[in-house]
Amino acid sequence: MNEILDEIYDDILAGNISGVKANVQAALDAGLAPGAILNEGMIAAMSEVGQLYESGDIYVAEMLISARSLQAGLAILKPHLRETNVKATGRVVIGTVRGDLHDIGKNLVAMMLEGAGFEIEDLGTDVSPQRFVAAVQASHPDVVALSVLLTTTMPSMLTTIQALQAAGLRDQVKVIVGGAPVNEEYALEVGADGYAADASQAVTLAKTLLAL
Ligand code: B1M
Repeated sequence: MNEILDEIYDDILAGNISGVKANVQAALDAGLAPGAILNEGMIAAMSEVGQLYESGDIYVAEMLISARSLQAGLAILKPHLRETNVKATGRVVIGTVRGDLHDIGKNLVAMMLEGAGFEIEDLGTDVSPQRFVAAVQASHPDVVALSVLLTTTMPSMLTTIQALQAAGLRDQVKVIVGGAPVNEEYALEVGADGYAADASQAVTLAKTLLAL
C-alpha cells in the first residue's frame, strides 16, 4: 500500500486526529484518489479496529477515539467525494435505526448521496419509527434510507417499515437499507425496496429506484 495510506491507517488505529487530518490532506495533495484514501486507508483501518475490539485487545473508548479520527478525516475528504456533472435528483430522509448509535457508515452514505445531487435530511442516530414517519409526512422525500450496524437493532428496520405502512406512507417512498449486518435477503424479508452494500452502491440503488 502507499506510504501515506499506511500512515492514515496507523493514525486511525491510534486515534490520532491531527495525524489523520494532516495525512488525508497530504494524500489529496499527492493526487491519490479519494476512493482509495477512503477505502484502503480509512475504512480498512476501521475494520481492524472492529477486529481488535472483538478479540478484546481494545475497549469501546478506544474504538470511539478511532471513530472520531475517521470522522475528522472524512470532513476533509467530503468535498472530493462529490461526483462530477451532478444533477439535482431526489430527496432522501436518512437515519440510523432505533437503538443504534453508529453513524460513520450512515454519514458516508448521506455524503455520497449529497455529492450525487440528492437533497438530504439526516435524522441522525437512534431514530424511532415515529420520527421516520413524521419526517416523511413533513418533507415528502422520494427515498427513506435506513442504516444499521448492530444485529440487535436489525428488527428496528422492520418496525420502521411497518410504521410507514401503518401511516399509509409506504407506497409514497422507496425504502433502502444497508449496514454491516444486513444483506439482500434481509432487505426483502423486511419489505425494503432495495439493499446496498456500500455508500456508492446506495447512490446507484437510489438512482435506479427513482429511474434517474
Ligand atoms: Co460498535 N460495534 N458498538 N461502536 N463498532 C460494531 C458494529 C461491531 C461489529 C464491533 C465488533 O464487535 N467487531 C459490534 C456489533 C456486533 C453485532 O452486532 N453483532 C459493535 C458493538 C458490539 C458495539 C457496542 C454494543 C459496544 C458496547 O458498548 N459494548 C456499542 C453499541 C452502541 C449502540 O449503537 N447502541 C458500540 C459502540 C461503538 C462506538 C460508539 C464506540 C463506535 C461508533 C462511533 C460512531 O459511529 N460515531 C463503534 C464503532 C466505530 C464500531 C466499528 C469498529 C466500526 C463501525 C464503522 O464505523 N465502520 C464496528 C466494527 C466494524 O464494522 N468493523 C463496530 C466504518 C463504516 C464506514 O462502515 O458502518 O459498515 P459501516 O458502513 C458501510 C456499510 O455498512 C454501508 O456503507 C458504509 C460505507 O461503505 N452502509 C450502508 C451503512 N449504512 C448503510 C445504509 C445504506 C447503504 C449502505 O442504505 C440506506
